[in-house]
Amino acid sequence: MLHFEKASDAVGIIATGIDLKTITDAEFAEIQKQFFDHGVIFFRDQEMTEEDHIAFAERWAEIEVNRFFAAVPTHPQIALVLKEPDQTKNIGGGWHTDHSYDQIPAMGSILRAIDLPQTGGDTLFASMAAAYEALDDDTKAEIADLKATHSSRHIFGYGAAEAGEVGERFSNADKATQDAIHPVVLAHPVTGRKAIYVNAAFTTGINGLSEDDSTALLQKLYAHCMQEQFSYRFEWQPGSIAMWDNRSTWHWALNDYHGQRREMHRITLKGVPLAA
Ligand SMILES: O=C(O)CCC(=O)C(=O)O
Ligand SMILES: [Fe+2]
Repeated sequence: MLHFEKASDAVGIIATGIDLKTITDAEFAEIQKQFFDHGVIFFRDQEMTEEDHIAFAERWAEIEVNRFFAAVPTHPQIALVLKEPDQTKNIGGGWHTDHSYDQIPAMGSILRAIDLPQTGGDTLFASMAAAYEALDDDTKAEIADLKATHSSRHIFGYGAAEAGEVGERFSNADKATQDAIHPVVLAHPVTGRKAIYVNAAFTTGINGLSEDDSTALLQKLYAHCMQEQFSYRFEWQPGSIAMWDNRSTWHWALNDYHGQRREMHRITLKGVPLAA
């Protein structure tokens, strides 16, 4: 029987008693509701092929192919999130939300464990809705109408240090050109719940503030959002799947398994324009 249990107070829901290959429409509706209410949904013991992964993703939305990640050779819709034993840099190794550099950021991603290290390689998730709600009223008022600029240039563009270290796992540097402007506090497109929508990886500044003021405010928000009470640490097992909502969460792939191999498959889903 489909059952849900909170992963932590602030973020994440664990679904059990379900095989994602055979879910009914009623079960899918329940999964959707839990996902949007909790920001991340976790599944265990899923025996899936690449086709099953794609079919589950397509129940949610159209697939958005990430233009910078190498794809699984046989399945161009699936991004490869890989670290080989001789590589030192991993993908997603710092707090971020995916695709905030796009005009219409991807709504979320479905990450499937393929090959896990013996130890380490957990992923942290944090609720930006819980973080917003815990702000003091003055800060809420200060950021209410602000907008921020997000970019892919410094991560995926030509000469980006990150892209250099990741090597051929990233490509298409010539497509890291457009920046995007989004509200600092967004109203979630499905739930209406407010969330902080800036992140240290892709946000380059707060519009209308001096560089110093922008940096100071962003640092203050990041320090607040990084507090442990807003986050949950997910330990992967063979068959695990995590699906997160980019509009209400951050995530961080821990890079603590040097010398071991970790391979994940990610499908990203198309989103909608964001508003305050
Ligand atoms: O490998 C992970 O756990 C997550 C990596 C990441 O940031 C992503 O796939 O978007
Ligand atoms: Fe990511």
